[in-house]
Amino acid sequence: MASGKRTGYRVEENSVYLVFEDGAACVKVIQSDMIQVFVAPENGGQTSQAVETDRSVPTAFTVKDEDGVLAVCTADLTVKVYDGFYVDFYRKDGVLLCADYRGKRQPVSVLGKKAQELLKAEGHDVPKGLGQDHAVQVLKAADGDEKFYGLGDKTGFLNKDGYEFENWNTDNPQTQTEAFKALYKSVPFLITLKERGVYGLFFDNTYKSCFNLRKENEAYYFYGADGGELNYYFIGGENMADVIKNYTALTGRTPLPQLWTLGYHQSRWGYESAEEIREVAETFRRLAIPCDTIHFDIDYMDGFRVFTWDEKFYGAPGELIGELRRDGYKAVTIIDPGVKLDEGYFVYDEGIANDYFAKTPEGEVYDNWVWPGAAVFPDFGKPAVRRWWSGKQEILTSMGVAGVWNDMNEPASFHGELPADIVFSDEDKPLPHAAMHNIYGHQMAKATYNGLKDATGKRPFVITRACYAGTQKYSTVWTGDNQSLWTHLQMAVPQLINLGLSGFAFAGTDVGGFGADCTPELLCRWVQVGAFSPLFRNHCCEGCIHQEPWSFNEKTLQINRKFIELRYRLLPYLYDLFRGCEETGLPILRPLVLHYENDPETWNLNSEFLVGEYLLAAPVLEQGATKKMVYLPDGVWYDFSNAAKYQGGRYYVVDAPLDVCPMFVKAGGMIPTWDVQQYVGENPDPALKLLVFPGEGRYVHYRDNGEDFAYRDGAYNLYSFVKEAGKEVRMEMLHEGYPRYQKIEYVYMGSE
Ligand code: MIG
Repeated sequence: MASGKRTGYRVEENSVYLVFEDGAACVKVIQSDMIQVFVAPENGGQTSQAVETDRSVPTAFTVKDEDGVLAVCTADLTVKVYDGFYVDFYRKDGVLLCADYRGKRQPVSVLGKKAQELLKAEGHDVPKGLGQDHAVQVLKAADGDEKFYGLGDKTGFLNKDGYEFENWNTDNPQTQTEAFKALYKSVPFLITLKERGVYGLFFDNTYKSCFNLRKENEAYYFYGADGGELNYYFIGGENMADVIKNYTALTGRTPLPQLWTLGYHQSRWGYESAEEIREVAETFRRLAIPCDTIHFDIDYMDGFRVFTWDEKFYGAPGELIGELRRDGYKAVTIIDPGVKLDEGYFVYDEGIANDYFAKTPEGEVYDNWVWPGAAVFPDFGKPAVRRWWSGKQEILTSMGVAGVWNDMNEPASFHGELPADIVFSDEDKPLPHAAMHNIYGHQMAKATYNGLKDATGKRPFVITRACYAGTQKYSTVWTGDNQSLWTHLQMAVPQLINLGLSGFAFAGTDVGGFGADCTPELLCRWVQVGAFSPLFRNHCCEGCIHQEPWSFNEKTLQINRKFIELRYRLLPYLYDLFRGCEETGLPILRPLVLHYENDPETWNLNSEFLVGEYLLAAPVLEQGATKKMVYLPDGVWYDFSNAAKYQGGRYYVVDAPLDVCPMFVKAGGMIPTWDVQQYVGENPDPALKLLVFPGEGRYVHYRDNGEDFAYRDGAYNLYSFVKEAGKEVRMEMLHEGYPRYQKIEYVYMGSE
């Protein structure tokens, strides 16, 4: 870290290099409302996985050195750097948005020696490091009214104020609660909302790190990392949406997916044979429950060897998948990083021959234990290893596999965590596990994405458990091993919306819950959240009670069908949102605070959300409840099903029996729908039915072939629909590069 008096500075393009008595640092203008602050490392530092290319744009700025304070001033921000390398950010109107805390850390509660002994004697964990400084640490002064959002995937509530979290990709099988510090993903991005304004901070450091959000002391919040360099971005903007646009401009946006990936996915660990999978597939069609995708968990492999197929239980490679395909199904297969230590097994042999696996500091190939037993770990940090792994995807795609599910890539291991000094690579430079751990899943997902793209030319579908900031460019995510618990259904909403605020627009939870046994009622309520989740997959652990839609009783089946059908009707709306996301980075599932940040009622809303800007859903998340308290923000809202009118800016208690999820549409909203299909493409040319709600509005609808990259060369249509009060909708083509709809129908909702 840089410290002491500032002794000099120099400006070079967008960068202001600073020299302190002790160390050097840099303030770099990325654009007028985004500033990077970093300690300039002598060796050039670690390659950023989140920010892959220099995103800075030529920007006008001035530099003033007055009374020992260096002020860097753009059209939107002023950054003031003080002696001691304290940095403050001011908005153009002079408001101090974000200031370094000048004092030392002062934990309000510390653990005395005696208490520590007592805790140990009783067999409790003694909290480590209370008040202990980190190798890299930034303290920011708190105004006292901060709300914190983002942070990727953490447990707990929408607003993270008062909590502490760790960024260290972790597979912890215990029941998740809000006391959990880390899950599978590390996205060190934080949005702060307070009276004075909103801003984001992104700490691009892959070592184990933490966020302490006014838990240690209400006067400050801090970020700390155990290694690496200080490197963070201050992300400004007019509002929260702008902050997200800027953050995703920096780290990348979720690309437009294939349309079928937005359908319903069925999965279960423990489908033991081709027969069992066939039966699942047939049951969906027989019961007319739409389904697009069947996931193959580890059972399909030969002895858990990745890129193999168990012919004994799953038949000839490609046969089952071919059959499924003819019935409209897409197959997604799981691939873990651990390669079975097994001479004669081609993946192991190739990796050994080419020096592709991580090693001990002594230079031996390192092994640990995962599903196949003793296993070795591809060093995905090396470009050659990623290319090799990309090439392997073709083994799957040539069998007809349509997408790949990456699991266990924290990396997880059964015989204790990989030691910190195991040697991986940062491109071609050796770096220890301590530095590479949090980007292991990212590198694996990236290799998988590139392989699928090369092999198929289609938009790759990858789903990963572990990731880092920026992985959204390559992969969708699911939140890992939740359980069939009401508290986990409740947690699913803040989890998915915070992932969305952190760039991960394409995310889902295991619908029905992974561990523990689901109940009919829980499944009915979870499918009501799933229907709006960007990734809609029912998945379950081996040994748990079955939770496919028909597993319980007729009523549960009907409710599942109702919401899966709703999902299929809403496909064009969801697809439009994905298209928007590629352009703006704004998520599909949104907390109300994203569009109504000045309304205090939205700051802590954990149990309702917006789907895009127009649709609001308020699912019941409590066992036994048949009423829901819904907050409707400012404006006029209409019930989605009967267009009953509600004045916003207040709470309502609405009926929500087991088969109802309260849904509302904002005045002027138009929602494009298609009739239900059993799978995407069953009807290649569905009619567009535009649900038109009262009020004035404009809506732009996007349509393309839903599969490949032709849209990037203009092969798409853009329909603009304009509605003035009391008038019929007017349609206009904004872009035409794809066959038009045969039929467009306007369904006027309500009495206007
Ligand atoms: O240690 O492949 O989160 O979705 O079913 C368990 C078996 C390994 C963990 C994943 C879960 C998957 C399971 N896997």
